[in-house]
Amino acid sequence: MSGARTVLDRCAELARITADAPRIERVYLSAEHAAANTLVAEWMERAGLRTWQDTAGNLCGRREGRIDGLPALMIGSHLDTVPDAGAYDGPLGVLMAIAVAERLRDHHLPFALEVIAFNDEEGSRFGTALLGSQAVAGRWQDHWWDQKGRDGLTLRRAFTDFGLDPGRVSEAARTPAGLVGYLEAHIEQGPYLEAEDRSLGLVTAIAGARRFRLSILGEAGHAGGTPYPRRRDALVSACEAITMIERVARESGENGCIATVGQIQVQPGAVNVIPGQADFTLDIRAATDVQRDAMWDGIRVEIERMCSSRGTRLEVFETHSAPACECASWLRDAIATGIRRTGDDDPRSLWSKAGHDAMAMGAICDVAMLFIRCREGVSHHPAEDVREIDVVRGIDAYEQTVLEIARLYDVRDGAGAAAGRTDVRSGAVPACFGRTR
Ligand code: HGY
Ligand code: MN
Ligand code: MN
Repeated sequence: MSGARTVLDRCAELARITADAPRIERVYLSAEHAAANTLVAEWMERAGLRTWQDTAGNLCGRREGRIDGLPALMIGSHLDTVPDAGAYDGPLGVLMAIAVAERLRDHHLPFALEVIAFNDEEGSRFGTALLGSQAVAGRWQDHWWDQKGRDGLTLRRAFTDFGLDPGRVSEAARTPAGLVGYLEAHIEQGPYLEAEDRSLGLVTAIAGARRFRLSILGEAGHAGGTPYPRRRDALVSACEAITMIERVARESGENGCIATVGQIQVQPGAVNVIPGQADFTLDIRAATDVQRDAMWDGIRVEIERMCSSRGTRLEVFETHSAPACECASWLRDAIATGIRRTGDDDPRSLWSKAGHDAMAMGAICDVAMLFIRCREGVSHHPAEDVREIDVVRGIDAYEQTVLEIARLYDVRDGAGAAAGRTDVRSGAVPACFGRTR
């Protein structure tokens, strides 16, 4: 029986697939992406799943239900990482899903069970995030193809170099009729479960996020010969803006907005030259899109006011936008039942300040998430860690959640069949089904 120890050992094995050892880094359409897909496909097949790589580079596994071609309950997470990542953000959810598939391999479920390992949840390489899950949700945007990574390759070029055909990316899209719903297990990436000494949590909603590249344009000049009144220092303008951003987000409170500047570049970047340009990223998120957008509007106006007082100006490029996502109550109830069956009779609900593939999947099916405590809430850092007992309880809760959904389905099908309905058995097998790897 594949249990927690196997899941943790496999997380460690996956962590050794990296572009930057000993740091962990696996980005979309890289050799590490391909190697991770190959390794995880073996684990999926050992769990009794038939595997394929879809036309967006996601790794998929499927086992049919009582009859072939039933709609699928999809469970999974992502295999890509941020730079210098931890070993659990993404892989833990994929490997727990495989463990559940293995445990249920002899169950004749009233739906197909699919495990998916998305890629490019993080958006680390090209800027736009959730590329793999947005392809599955049928939301791929053509203007993404020209985005470039740090190596100067466009998404289109990297896609073809990986062996994928840009013209076929739409074939990764799934139909709502083919899906029962999507479940994702993920580390909490926050301190709340740890603070209450809880193993598991139930996600109510996922914060909507927007990402920008902001350019502040001033004028390069001589570090010695340029008097202050004549300076249009882009870096000082950016520093003022960045500290304002942190202040307004911090002041918005516990359930307000979260805004983070993760990258900054300065041009021309010489020790004795006043910076003429400062480019920095902004990641802004909130429980509701209204809160998030209002915060962004206020920040933009304030930066423009600051710039005008220094003779600099702001240019804005939006690189990513994902709406906040409510988790479906019937799936949340099933997860709550699963958590209760592990002995926690008062499951903790919380909203996710981290983004997840479930946000993209929410466009085409009902979604819900199970959180697993992570040590001191640390994530997006090599110190990211989980306890084995929490993974044991997480797999148990996950398995019980799938069985609860199957019970609900049988009750509904029973009622449906009794009422003479036949559509409950419909549902297309995905167009990309069949080994394309
Ligand atoms: O950025 C996030 O919230 C997620 O980890 N991709
Ligand atoms: Mn992440
Ligand atoms: Mn993640």
